Amino acid sequence: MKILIVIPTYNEADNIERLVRTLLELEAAPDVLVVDDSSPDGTGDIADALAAEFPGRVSVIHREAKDGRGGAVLAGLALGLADGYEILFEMDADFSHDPAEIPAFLDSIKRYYFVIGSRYLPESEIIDWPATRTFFSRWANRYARLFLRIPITDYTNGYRCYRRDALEKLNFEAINSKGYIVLSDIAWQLHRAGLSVGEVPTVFVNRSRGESNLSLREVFSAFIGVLKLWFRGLAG
Ligand SMILES: Nc1nc2c(ncn2[C@@H]2O[C@H](COP(=O)(O)OP(=O)(O)O)[C@@H](O)[C@H]2O)c(=O)[nH]1
Ligand SMILES: [Mg+2]
Repeated sequence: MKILIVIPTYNEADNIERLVRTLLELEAAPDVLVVDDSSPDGTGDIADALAAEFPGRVSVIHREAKDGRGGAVLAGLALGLADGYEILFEMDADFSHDPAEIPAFLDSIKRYYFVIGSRYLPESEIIDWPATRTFFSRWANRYARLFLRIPITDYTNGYRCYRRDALEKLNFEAINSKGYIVLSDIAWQLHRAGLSVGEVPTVFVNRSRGESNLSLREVFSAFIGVLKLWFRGLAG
């Protein structure tokens, strides 16, 4: 089974090398695709060096300017489909998403078209997030669920696993690729296509190195974005 892990990066020089090496050593032997938006801290060069060290297993997409996590992941998933991968993951570069949970996703994806790492299941945990962010995320998820009605507890965690035949159903062009709404858009499209979704509990650890890229503007546009998706659904 050909497995690809797509990692969007912006200023992850402290993290990317250790993460990629950890992933390559997993028993499932996934390949890795880093999508870097010309990080000023040289993340792209580190990724290139890894690609040279592990030809065929590590590759890199360089985008010219910082253009958001969502679009970076979509570009990575599209390339992964073109390259024939059967199972495709997305995960953050900052170790918020624990590589040790990959086997749990791989077990679950046998039964579902796509699987979401959820921070809001009873066994889940969020470590070191400021109380305000936990509060906001929890309510943003309840709000999304109220409108979108997908049977999941976490719409906004970017630790996910997709079967190839699920992503083939996705209309990439329909997605407004700015901001965190991309995650909800993908889940919403796949759910509306009738594809089953599973969740695995995840322990989310706030980044210990570097800074969060989440801006207030992105939070706000995600808020509006849920309503837009909802209207798209009403329109047919
Ligand atoms: N390629 C790309 N990656 C990004 C961008 N913004 C964030 N990321 C990556 O997306 C992941 C999540 O971003 P992060 O800043 O940790 O957001 P947070 O965890 O929600 O605070 C990390 O791997 C970032 O490096 C972007 O504009 N372009
Ligand atoms: Mg993070």
